[in-house]
Amino acid sequence: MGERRTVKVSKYLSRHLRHQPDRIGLTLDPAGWVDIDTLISAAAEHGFRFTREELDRVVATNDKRRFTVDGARIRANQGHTVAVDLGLPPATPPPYLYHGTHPRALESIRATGLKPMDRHAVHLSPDRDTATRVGLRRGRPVVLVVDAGAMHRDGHVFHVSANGVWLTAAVPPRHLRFPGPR
Ligand code: HQG
Repeated sequence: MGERRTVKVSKYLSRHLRHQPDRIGLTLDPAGWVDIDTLISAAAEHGFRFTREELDRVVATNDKRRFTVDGARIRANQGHTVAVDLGLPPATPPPYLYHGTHPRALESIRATGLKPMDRHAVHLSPDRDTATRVGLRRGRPVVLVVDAGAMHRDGHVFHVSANGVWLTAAVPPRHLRFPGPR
């Protein structure tokens, strides 16, 4: 299975397991799981064919470990825009987490802090490099430092997804450090 095919199947899975299951007539369960055979049939009926072996390979080799297979079912580990409750327990974050964004968002983020926007949690990275890659998706990356330790002490709840992405409802401006002018 070539790299291009892997990326294509991965993007297809992300789209339908995170954002638009209804586009191919799928319903996720409340925790975001769907039966793999049902998914493969629904995709085929809507013009995109892939095999169980291809799915397993995408899950196993995915650069961000975006999906979990559990017996006959699969779900996305994070990143949903449809309502799901992943059922993750609250977790104690490390002292600092990082958020990669882009210059155009900064003014708004300074004013209101980080918001989940279309997803249902703010996504934070455990290290600067990962945050830089997240920011690079939208052009020049800007990495914000999140004082997660202080947030945790203030009662903000954190969860960590199966692939190591930290999730929280919002980050107020006072818990953010912005890069200095250059
Ligand atoms: C920004 C990808 C204005 C935020 C990534 C971001 C990640 C604000 C954008 C995961 C704002 C939302 C999530 C505010 C936040 N005003 N802009 N108050 N608060 N923003 O894609 O964190 O490859 O929903 O900075 O790697 O970029 O899909 O979130 O730029 O892990 O698996 O609003 O998605 O993973 O964008 O990315 P997103 P994100 P996958």
